[in-house]
This record gives sequence, C-alpha cells and structure tokens, in this order.
Amino acid sequence: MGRGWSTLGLMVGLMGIPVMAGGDLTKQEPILVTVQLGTVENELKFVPNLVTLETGKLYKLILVNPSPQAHYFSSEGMAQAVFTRKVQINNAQGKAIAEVKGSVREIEVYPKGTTEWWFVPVKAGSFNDLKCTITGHTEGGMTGRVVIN
Ligand SMILES: [Cu+2]
Repeated sequence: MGRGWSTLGLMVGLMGIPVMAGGDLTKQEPILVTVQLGTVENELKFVPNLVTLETGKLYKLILVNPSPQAHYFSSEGMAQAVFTRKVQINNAQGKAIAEVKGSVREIEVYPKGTTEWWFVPVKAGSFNDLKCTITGHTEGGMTGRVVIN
C-alpha cells in the first residue's frame, strides 16, 4: 500500500509541473483557418475551396455562413483524419453559446451563423470529398478539397 501511495504522489507531482503541459493541446494556441460557406450573393461555393492543414497542430476552423441559406461543411475523409477537441457555436455577436465534444462528421451552419471546429489532424491525406450535402448544392459547385500534410 505504501508503494501505491508514493506512486500516486509522484504522478500528481508530475502533473503539477508546467513543463508537462507541452503535449497538452488544451494549452496550445490554435491556428486560425476561415472557410466561408456560400456568399452574400448566394453563390454555391466554399471560399476558399482548398483547406491545407498539418498533422499534430491545433486548428480552429471558423465556418462562416454569410449567405441567405443554410450550408454544410462535410468531408468524410477529413472527419476521419482529425481528432476533434470541440465544436463551438457562437451567437450573432460572436459570443460562445454552446460547446460540443466528441467526434464530428459534418457541420451545418445556418444563415449569418458562425461555428468553430477545434481539431488536431492526426493522419495525412488529400481529400477531394469536401461538399455541402444539401440537395443540389454539390452539383451547383459547392465542393472542395482538404489536404493534410
Ligand atoms: Cu450548401
């Protein structure tokens, strides 16, 4: 028992040392990437339509929808290649109103809405499957590519 407690004491001690936070992604400043879903003129496109990322870095992907209709950001390939830390939903003033934890496959952003997808890419790859899954939008040009180096 004495040995068990001293091991626990050592672990607690180590976790208290700031240096240990080096691998702790909650302490890392995110790299900001913004993708616009649709346009003010209601064009069916992602701006930009190429998102380039690197493995092992924390990203805050800001999905902005300036258009008059809802759009999805959906890439099965990307979804399976990243570790999601959280999704943060903001109100019209940009203030966080909800955080969602767990795996994410696609995100729908309503007109004038903004959502932040915080994740760390864990697998490299080139995914040509970025699209908006609303009927007619993929065919209308709402496609793109996600590259993870
Ligand atoms: Cu759309």
